[in-house]
Amino acid sequence: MAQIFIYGTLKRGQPNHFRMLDKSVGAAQLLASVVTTERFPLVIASEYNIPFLLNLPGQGHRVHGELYRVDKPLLHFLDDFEDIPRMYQRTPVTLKVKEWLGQPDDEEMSVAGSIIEAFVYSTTTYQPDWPSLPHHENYDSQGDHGFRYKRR
Ligand code: PCA
Repeated sequence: MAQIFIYGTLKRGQPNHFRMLDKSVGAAQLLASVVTTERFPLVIASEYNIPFLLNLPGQGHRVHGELYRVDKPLLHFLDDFEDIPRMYQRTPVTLKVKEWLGQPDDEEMSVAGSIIEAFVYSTTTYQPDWPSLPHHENYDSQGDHGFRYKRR
């Protein structure tokens, strides 16, 4: 089992969320809505309008998303789907819980404001102009930015 922070197209209501729900691949459990304790640039880039959390702590916004517990098969599937290590890398991140939506591993954690460690699909392999793209704090593929996600 692993805990993973989801901020992009895998979130509920976003175009790849169905991949989190495919029971033939593995199991995911939504634990909490969360926000990163540090700021990161979350940009929408590439010809496919893909969201990328750039591994540049201290720039951008504290990024909002969802915390999941996933089993090994689903984690490996997601690593493949996110094209690790080429497109993203899976790195540790520290999160603050906004609201618990599932059962935490440790009962004592089950209060808002808990600080949690998880993995995140971030990247250091980006184009030089990406850090200066607009920074988002809560990704929505249908947002006002107009950069609709394109399936490859
Ligand atoms: N999928 C992963 C990283 C960005 C993306 O679109 C996620 O939703 O967190």
